[in-house]
Amino acid sequence: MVKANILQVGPYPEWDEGPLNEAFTVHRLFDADNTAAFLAEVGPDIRGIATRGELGADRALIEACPNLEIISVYGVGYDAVDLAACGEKGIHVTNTPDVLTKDVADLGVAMMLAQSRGLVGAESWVRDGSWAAKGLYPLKRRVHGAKVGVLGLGRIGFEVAKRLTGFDMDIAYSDISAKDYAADWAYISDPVELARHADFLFVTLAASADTRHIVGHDVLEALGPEGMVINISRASNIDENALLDALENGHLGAAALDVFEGEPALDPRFLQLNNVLLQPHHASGTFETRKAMGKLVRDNLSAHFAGESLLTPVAQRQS
Ligand code: 8YV
Repeated sequence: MVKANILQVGPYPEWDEGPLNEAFTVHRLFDADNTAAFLAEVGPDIRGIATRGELGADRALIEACPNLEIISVYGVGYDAVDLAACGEKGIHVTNTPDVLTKDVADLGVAMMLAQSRGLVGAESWVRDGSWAAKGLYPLKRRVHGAKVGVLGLGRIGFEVAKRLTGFDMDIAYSDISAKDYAADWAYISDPVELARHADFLFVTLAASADTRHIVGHDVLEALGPEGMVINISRASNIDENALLDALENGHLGAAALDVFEGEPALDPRFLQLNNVLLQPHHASGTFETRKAMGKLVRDNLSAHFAGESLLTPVAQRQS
């Protein structure tokens, strides 16, 4: 059988490269010295794109591949894929939900605990001799019994909330509507009211144009000088300038962030702050999950080219 030509937008772990090359004729965009010339040459042959959540596929890339049929995203977030362009051209989009949910929730909870109890600073306290020289580490804030707001009670938000009930935390959430699977948790529809209620605000929303900067000045002020925001979704869900201002002027207590505007570069203002925990967008970064994500990317492509149903299609709006 003739292998379909696919365009690979960014690198995958080495265990994915072999199976991908076996199943498809792979054209590696990220290896090209001149991407425009590369796309002009291979674009017309491309029937599938394999990309990553944060890399996506913009309209220019989609239009450089006039015979494109499917975009398979390694990640649950597909906000970097131009869905309007896909809708217009009848291009299928798939992502990798479910397989990463629990790892992302685990890391979010770990970030809350680490930041609240000062784990990173405490480790340095031991290593740099401060413990012996200065004595006991400064006291930190308790987590159990505190109020949590979960902004977006989808799959990941639900798993975060479920874990935090084990820490005897008081859970409230915000979403488009109250969820029947969350009867034990308080529903507060307005994000500002949710933040006012909460000590810890988890941002677990699927990002879209509608959710851009949903956590802005008002939400951060409502969370307040004792509050903490934890973002394991997308940077665009938070107004980063408002966040930096609030952290710098003490209107917000702390932040724990896995995602940044323009990552992997980040605003240097973050590096001056000692009330923020910085993580390199690795909430799904375990061997087990990344292997499952890679397999799902390939399985969706294979299903499409075999004329079978897609395993995890993204519901698309027509523009
Ligand atoms: C990345 C993610 O895809 O699931 C998502 O939406 O952003 C991540 O899992 C991952 O960092 C691999 O690039």
